[in-house]
Amino acid sequence: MKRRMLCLLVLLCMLLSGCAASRQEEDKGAVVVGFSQLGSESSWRIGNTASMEKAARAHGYGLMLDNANQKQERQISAIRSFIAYQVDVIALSPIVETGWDNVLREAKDAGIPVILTDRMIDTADDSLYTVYIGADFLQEGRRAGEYLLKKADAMGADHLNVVEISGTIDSTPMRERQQGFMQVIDGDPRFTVLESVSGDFLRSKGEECARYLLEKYGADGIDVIYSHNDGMTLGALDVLDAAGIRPGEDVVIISVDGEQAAVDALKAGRVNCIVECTPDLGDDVMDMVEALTQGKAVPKAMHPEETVFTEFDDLSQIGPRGY
Ligand code: GYE
Repeated sequence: MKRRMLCLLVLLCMLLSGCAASRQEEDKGAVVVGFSQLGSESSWRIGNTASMEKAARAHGYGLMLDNANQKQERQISAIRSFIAYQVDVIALSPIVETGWDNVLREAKDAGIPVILTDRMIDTADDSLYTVYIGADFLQEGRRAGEYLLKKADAMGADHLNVVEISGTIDSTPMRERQQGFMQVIDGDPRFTVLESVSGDFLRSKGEECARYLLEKYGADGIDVIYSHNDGMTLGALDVLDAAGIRPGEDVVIISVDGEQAAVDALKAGRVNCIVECTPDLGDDVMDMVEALTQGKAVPKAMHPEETVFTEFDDLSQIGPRGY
């Protein structure tokens, strides 16, 4: 009965608020997950949304999905709607790390467990979320740095100028991919990081950043581009092509994610290294929902297994990426 009332309420609220939330498998007392997705800025993100939808279907869970279009305020109001709908579990991919305490306290007071997925938050109160399921971004940054050390050795280079095109400021992948990378190359006199500019994980902004960097430092002034995602990398490749610079040869290209188009560019020698970051988090998240609804004890953090693809590897081993 409570469920039926809830379903009616959900529909009513969705109609009234014009909210993009959708409810699948609205039925026989199924578990309902409210998922606040941060946007659709990249192929990674689109693959991640698809993974969540597929896993929810496979588990027979109702999924209320809200895409916040890159706006934190919209994520906050989506969470408030989920609380009003009395969903069983909230999954949140937070666009940035700060500013979540109030709304997550409201979820906690309502007794709804929160799974942070993909990105982390910065809070002094760990009880505001139940578990984090997402990549180890520090490790990703370190992998990028380790590749660069190996590359510099192979080139016999005594000095390389590096520029960084970073992701969204104050997001976990941006902060930790930078930090991990710097941990590895810092103190090695062969490297100078000239500048870091944010391309917000968007292909179009990656292009803008590359144009700006190229104008500022010139074709000969940049030896390495470290870009925090494939979308921005692909944008930068267009700019290098147009300037007659051969990516992968004249400039070393290091990227993160592993979407199909970037892997193709790696195989074509136009990208030198891709640190893998998988968007396929859906199964882990929905398994966690199951554990939580069954009252099982769960860990505080879970990282998927990831790897790194470089020009030094046998690239024929990389299967279709699916996104
Ligand atoms: O690398 C990027 C996306 O948070 C891991 O966000 C995610 C990042 C991913 O836009 O492509």
